[in-house]
Amino acid sequence: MNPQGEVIELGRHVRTAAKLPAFSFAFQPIVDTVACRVHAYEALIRGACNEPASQVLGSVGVDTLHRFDDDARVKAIGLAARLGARCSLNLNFLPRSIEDPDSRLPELLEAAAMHGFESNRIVLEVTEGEVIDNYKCFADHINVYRSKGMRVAIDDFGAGYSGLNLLANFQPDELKLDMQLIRGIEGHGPRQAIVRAIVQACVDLGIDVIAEGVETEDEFRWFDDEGVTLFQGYYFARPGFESLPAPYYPCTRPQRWRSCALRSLRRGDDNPATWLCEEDRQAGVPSSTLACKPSRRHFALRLHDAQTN
Ligand SMILES: [Ca+2]
Repeated sequence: MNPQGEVIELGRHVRTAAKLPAFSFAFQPIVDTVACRVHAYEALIRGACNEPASQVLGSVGVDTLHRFDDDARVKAIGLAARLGARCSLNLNFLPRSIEDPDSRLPELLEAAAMHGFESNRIVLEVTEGEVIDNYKCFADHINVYRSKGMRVAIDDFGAGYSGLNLLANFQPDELKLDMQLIRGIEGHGPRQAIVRAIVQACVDLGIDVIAEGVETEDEFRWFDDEGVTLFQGYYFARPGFESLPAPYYPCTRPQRWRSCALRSLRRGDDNPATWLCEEDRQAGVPSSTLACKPSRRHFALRLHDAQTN
């Protein structure tokens, strides 16, 4: 081996043996606004004293990044269990970490079992770019995790790459809309058209849509009118360092409809169109949003919901 090669080998060894930085987690809820419950908590990496994720990840060497990523998921499960999480737990995967499930999965399952965390409460978040690099390989890898009951979410959907074409090749259990699509959506027609198409595709494919990064009431109202029920963002709760923060639950359109529909049904009024308009007027909804009618499918579900509750 030449002297130059020995230096490289030594360097690699030193990086591999390097200690991983101290880290912990913040948890941010994903909220079901219709059921008024926490659907899941996403584990977000932080420093030991709540330093931002970028600072922690920036201090991890390239050679130890995947080892760190594996350790992080195991630690997140333990912390969530200790904090008493009863809902699902969303765990982020760094790009390429989903590969080699045969060596990664046992550790994950062992951690889940040790902390009494059923595997069907674990949701693996991967980014859109990761999926489209190689559909076939990705599907093969992810199906190993799915075979153990875990679910998969596509993170930051719409941030670029292939958009709806991705869903033709791979159907996740959940899809998280990128916050760039969400910011100020109530006043952005082209973005609204794109998001409506994504939401409709997800409804047809049986995929849960999560509007991520919602910060204002106007953003929430727009998605609520479109029938989206799963949300994450500062409007509901900020991430809580080593805690499971309780979210804010705004009053949703389905809740307004339900109460209005019940009143109307008791009066013998069986015309749903009048329920909607009456409720919208009572709620002070601007007339511009009245043009935003629910799909027949959503309405049928909500009508059924109103009659059975
Ligand atoms: Ca994420």
